[in-house]
Amino acid sequence: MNLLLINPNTTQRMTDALATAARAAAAPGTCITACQPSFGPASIEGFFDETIAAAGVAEQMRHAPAHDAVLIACFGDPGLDAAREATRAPVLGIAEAAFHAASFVSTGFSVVTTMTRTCVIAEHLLHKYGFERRCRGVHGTDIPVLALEHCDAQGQPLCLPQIEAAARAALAQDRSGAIVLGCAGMAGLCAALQVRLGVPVIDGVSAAVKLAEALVGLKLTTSAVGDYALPLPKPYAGWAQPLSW
Ligand code: 5HY
Repeated sequence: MNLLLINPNTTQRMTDALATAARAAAAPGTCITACQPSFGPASIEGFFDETIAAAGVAEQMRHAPAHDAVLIACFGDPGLDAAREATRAPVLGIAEAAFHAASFVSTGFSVVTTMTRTCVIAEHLLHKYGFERRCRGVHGTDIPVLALEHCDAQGQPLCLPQIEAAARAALAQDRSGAIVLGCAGMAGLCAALQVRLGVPVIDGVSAAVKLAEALVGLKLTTSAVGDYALPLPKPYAGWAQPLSW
């Protein structure tokens, strides 16, 4: 199957790292194509960033190459509903995928994310998807998204101890049984954190890859009836004109 991974921010290094994380989780025969918008924020750390990033997802969907499923690799799931209108292939946001996976392996989970100001975005998604009863807390570390990739001389991510400490505090404070990593850029930390914490740690990129494979395997597609029907044909003005239907 062909899985199109969209990194909604415009940092090529991050797009490449997300493609690597997705390929590490993918089954043989799953081909990952990664892309990012031609415009927008270098990282997404607030509502304004997210709004522009959502338009970037719409841009990438409007001219998407052939695909069997789509993965939106940003923890705000920007443009998820718009993407589901634009294709019949299953579309997975990494936040929604991670919430589902965490709910299969714990009675309650905690989210550990980057900037504290983005916690509200995760909280909005928990309510949108109906996971507010399963998530026991959302916690920021105030580590900027693009700082997650910084490593020491041995190649160890500099942010790992701080994220581990935040996860430990969350597990104790929330009495939760699993940790959801609240940023696509944390994908590479998942295995090390799971060993150190001794609880399930869910990376949304890997969860979305496996759930996409499952949906395609079940021959399920996004419903063309009602809410996710194709956008109605109409002209778009200005820079959006090429995106019109
Ligand atoms: C993400 N921002 O996954 C989100 C994380 C966040 O550029 N990729 C980003 O902090 O909301």
